[in-house]
Amino acid sequence: MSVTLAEHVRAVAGAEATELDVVLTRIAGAGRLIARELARAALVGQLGMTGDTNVQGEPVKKLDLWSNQVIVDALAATGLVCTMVSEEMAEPLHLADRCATARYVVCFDPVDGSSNLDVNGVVGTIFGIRRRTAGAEHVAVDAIQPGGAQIAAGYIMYGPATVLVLTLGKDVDAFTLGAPDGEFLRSHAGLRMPPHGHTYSANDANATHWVPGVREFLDHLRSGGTGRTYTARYAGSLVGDFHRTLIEGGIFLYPAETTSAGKLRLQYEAAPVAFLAERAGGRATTGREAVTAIRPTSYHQRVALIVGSPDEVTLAEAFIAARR
Ligand code: AHM
Ligand code: MG
Repeated sequence: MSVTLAEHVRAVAGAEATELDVVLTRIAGAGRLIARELARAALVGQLGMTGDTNVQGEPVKKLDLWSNQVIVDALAATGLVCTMVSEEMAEPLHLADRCATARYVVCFDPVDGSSNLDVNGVVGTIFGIRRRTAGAEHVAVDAIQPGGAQIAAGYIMYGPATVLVLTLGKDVDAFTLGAPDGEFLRSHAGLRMPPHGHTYSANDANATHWVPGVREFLDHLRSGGTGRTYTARYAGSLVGDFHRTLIEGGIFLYPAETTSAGKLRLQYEAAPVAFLAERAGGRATTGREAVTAIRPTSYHQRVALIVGSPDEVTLAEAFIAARR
């Protein structure tokens, strides 16, 4: 018998199983709606831009905004979420009327890999759940808790199959949507990232801007320096690229550049992925420090992300350290 997402959460989430079941069931429901909308977007005028830009100055696509609202509504309906941080919202959304009883803070990227939307490429939804704190200033404090404070993290990958990958802090499991209106059923239990792999994943067009050491590291992989052969894969969607890395091993890099910290956002892109990687036996670093150890200073902070199998990530760190 297949295990549903709800059955899984109730079995492994411990003391907070009831509450996390409610939150995760709603996130999964939002994912089901987003998957359906993605599938018919070209037919219902949902491709293309809204004409606005988000807080990071990036053009907003219609599906970014639509999906953001779907997730906001889903989380609000739980009655258990006090604060939300999203790529598509300049400030954290605080649900003051639920504040007294709600216990969670959810950071999310409604549509990760938006550049793939208009070309029917893989995209995802990324989320991380933390407990709220107390005190008058709790919203500002809650929204910048480090990745290591997550009690659950995951993503939904909208590919040939819709797959929800989840950790509740211990193991990493994947659930596949059985039918468009059906259940997420556990399809991969206790995922472990291989100690090394045969794939690297980076946007090579940025190579001249990368901090020293990254190009040398990739040259080392390409030239057989590890004794293994490598191939390149880059989907342009963190969810898609990380999912392959999780299953098959290897490394994904969106490194720091000489003039910037990198592109990906810490709270709702890098931190959930890093938390998942660590729980699956992998590693995630900026090149200098563990991603889950970073104490954010702003809601939309960008960060370098080097994530994947422990052998490759450790080697990448060594190359970067040697050129510091
Ligand atoms: P987005 O949330 O605006 O889509 O940006 C995040 C995405 C990641 O999914 C992906 O790894 C990266 O940006 C791709 O960036 P680039 O096009 O610069 O390679
Ligand atoms: Mg995004």
